[in-house]
Amino acid sequence: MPRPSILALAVVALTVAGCGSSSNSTSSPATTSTAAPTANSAFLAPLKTVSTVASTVPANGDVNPYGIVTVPTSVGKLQAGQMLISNFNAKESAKENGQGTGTTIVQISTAGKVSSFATIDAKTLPGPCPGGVGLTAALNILPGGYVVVGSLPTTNGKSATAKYGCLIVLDSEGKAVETIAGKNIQGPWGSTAKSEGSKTTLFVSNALNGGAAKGIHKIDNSTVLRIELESGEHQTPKVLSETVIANGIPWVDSAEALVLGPTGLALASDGTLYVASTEDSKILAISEAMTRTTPAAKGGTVLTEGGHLKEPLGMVLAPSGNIITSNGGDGNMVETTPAGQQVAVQSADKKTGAGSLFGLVIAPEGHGIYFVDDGENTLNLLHEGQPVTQTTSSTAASSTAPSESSTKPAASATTGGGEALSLEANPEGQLKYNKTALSAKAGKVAIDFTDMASLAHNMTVALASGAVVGATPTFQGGSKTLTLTLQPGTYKFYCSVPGHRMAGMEGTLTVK
Ligand SMILES: [Cu+2]
Repeated sequence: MPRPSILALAVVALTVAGCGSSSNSTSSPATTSTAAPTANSAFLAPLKTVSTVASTVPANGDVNPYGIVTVPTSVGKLQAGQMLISNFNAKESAKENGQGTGTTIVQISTAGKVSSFATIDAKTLPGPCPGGVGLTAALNILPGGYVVVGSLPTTNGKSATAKYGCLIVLDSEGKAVETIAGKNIQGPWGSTAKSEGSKTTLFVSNALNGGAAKGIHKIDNSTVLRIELESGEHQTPKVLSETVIANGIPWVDSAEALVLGPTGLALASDGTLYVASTEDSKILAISEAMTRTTPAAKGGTVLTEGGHLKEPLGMVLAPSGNIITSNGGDGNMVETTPAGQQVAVQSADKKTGAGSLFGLVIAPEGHGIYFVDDGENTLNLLHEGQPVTQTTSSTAASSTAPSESSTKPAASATTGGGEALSLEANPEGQLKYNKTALSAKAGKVAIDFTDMASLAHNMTVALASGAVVGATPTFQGGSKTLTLTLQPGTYKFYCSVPGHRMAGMEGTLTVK
């Protein structure tokens, strides 16, 4: 769901307004007017700050991060406590026609360290997957470290070419080992899983049932599927049974999001499965989801609809059991009680044309929510307190004695008669500079770095050995000048914000 024109800073400012006390904020029949909960009872209420953790863009340039899941146990390439993130679109240049063509899963630590987990080649899939590979928000990890990711592929980013896809099973090294496809898998879009011992119950929302090329007409035939699986160390997941537990959920073609249908799922402790129904802004509840043998009509009962819900996509349960959903429609997160009362709303994406939230998970410490922003292509943390700047920028001592100043370029350009260079971060938010090569004469060099993008960046200069010679602070909005005294040689410049260099923010500085 890429939205263009990113004009404002990605950060913060929020409301909590007592939407819990508003009796018309939900039309759920389950809602009764008991005492309105205080704002403090809402998990979202104190989470007023957004910090960007890392870019989610891997080396091949895939964008539109959709799925996110926390790694429970270290095995193979999987690192416990880190997060896996699946990308739905191929690279930035294909933004208009890349939906349903993303092939990568990245792994990111809470400190913002990014690594590649998997790049899936449709040509070498180990089983059927009608249409190929376009990774969705359906992303879970099974016992034994097997990763299950949904594929809803297209050939050109348009829903008319969308095919049913499959679930792709990867081992803990990120290698595809099997696919799960067939009549019950029709555009797997979201999922949630519960594992006990070697057994997993996996719930999957299908977004495309009954055909992919139906124009703009709303189609009320999406399903939720329950799949029982067995897996373990060196035991590839085996499907034991598949049961459709809900049907009649609406879906519709969307130029922006490819499809609006049932998306995020979450399983309550009482066995109720909640479904984020994006097309009609509802949260549905399927009772006895672990055991039922017949499908709930119309996706079950309506827990809540409308109000603060605007195209809910991702879903996760707060520690209290309240349901947190991320709105594709306006960039807000909404908290709903199991009784159907919307008790809190927080803005997590305030940009112009906001509305690019997708997957979300509760932070390991339980004090925040990690979420992907598929407009910015970043992993973010919604949390309490002050913004956290994830930066490893260093002013390591060096014989070249770098110094830095924050003066205006005009003031520094001629300082000491040295050479003045300039560099800019891409103002549209792409992770690149406006130049990949700079050259200067040996001696005093002043480099003016401008960042008018919506993300904070820096410019770091390092020797070929990797030793950092100097760096600007990480900042957003304006310019800063880095003044260095440089010997002849070849240096690298890059942005040290985690993930940015890997995504392309780097170049070469030649000093003669
Ligand atoms: Cu950067």
